[in-house]
Amino acid sequence: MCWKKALAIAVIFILCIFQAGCSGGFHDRNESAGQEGAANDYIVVGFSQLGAESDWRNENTESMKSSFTEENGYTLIFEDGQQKQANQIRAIRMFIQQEVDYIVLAPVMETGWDTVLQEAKDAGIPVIIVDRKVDVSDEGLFTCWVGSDFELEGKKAAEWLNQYATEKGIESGDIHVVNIQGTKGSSAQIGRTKGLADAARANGWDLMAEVIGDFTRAKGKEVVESLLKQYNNINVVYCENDNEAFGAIEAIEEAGRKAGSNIAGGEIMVISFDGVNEEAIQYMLDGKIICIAECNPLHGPRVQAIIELLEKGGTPEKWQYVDEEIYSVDETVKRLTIEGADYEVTILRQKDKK
Ligand code: GZL
Repeated sequence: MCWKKALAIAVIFILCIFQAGCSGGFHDRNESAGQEGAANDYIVVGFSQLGAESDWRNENTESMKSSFTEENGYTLIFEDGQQKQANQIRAIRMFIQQEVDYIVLAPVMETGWDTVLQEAKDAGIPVIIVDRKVDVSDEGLFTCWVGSDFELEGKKAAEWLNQYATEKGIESGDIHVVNIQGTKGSSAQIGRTKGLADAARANGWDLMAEVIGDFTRAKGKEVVESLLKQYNNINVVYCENDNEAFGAIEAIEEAGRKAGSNIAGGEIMVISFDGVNEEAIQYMLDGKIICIAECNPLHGPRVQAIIELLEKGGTPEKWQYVDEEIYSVDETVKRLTIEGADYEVTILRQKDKK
């Protein structure tokens, strides 16, 4: 009789150990992210960055890395998706396996995230989206989003062009613009493309082509080289980021044309987005980029504040837009009005060189 009792006690003891080992959901920071046993109360953040395609992206990565430091109380696990969604999904699954405390995702495109974000939700790990948006069936799959209003950026750039043309007496039908688009399906591409397309339709501009430049200098140069061979009347090149603009200007100059503001004199106006570093500012000071709609990459401090609020049991705003300006060296357009809101144009001068 006593052997049966002993066996029952042994079975119960083994089941208890098994249950503790498989708890899964319990989040013990000492065990998470491979920190077995180490006395470690760092908040573990898994950051899936989409790539390193542009100066903006590098500034965004730097902002996140300088916020989530050990001296600030964090362990950051950084994964570069190399512009491929499959890599980002793999990274998120790795973060789930490592039982990180938070996942931050900078999504390469808007669609295709429902399944993996559901897996993170099922694992009890909050997900914060930064920069571009995700298009999911249930917005409860992420805690909140920090980024830019890309369509407003596009509207600002297009309205700047509209006011410039009006002031200079350039007929709408004489604006022959090509759009060098960002990564297809990214929020930045969708918003900036819509901003221009809507303005072209409303103002009667000749929007001749929309071609993917993938936010890179090399692709920007390649597609503008091709467009300049195809059309001889392009006078505005709308680049959806600065790196594309740098490539476009190379192509313009190698074709024997000039990037500038004198459309009537045969120059080609280059309009761009981001404005994150001195190279972009210098292109404006040199008169080669006429206008840049700023895109703010500094999301690190905001995401850190969101996590600190969550740690205290708070609820962050779901949609958090960063503030952005519009820059030019040309003083023709000083203020924009878009849907009733006024935006000052920041006029740069040589002293503004960073
Ligand atoms: C915008 C961001 C874009 C930048 C590009 O928030 O997603 O991606 O404008 C970057 O420079 O590559």
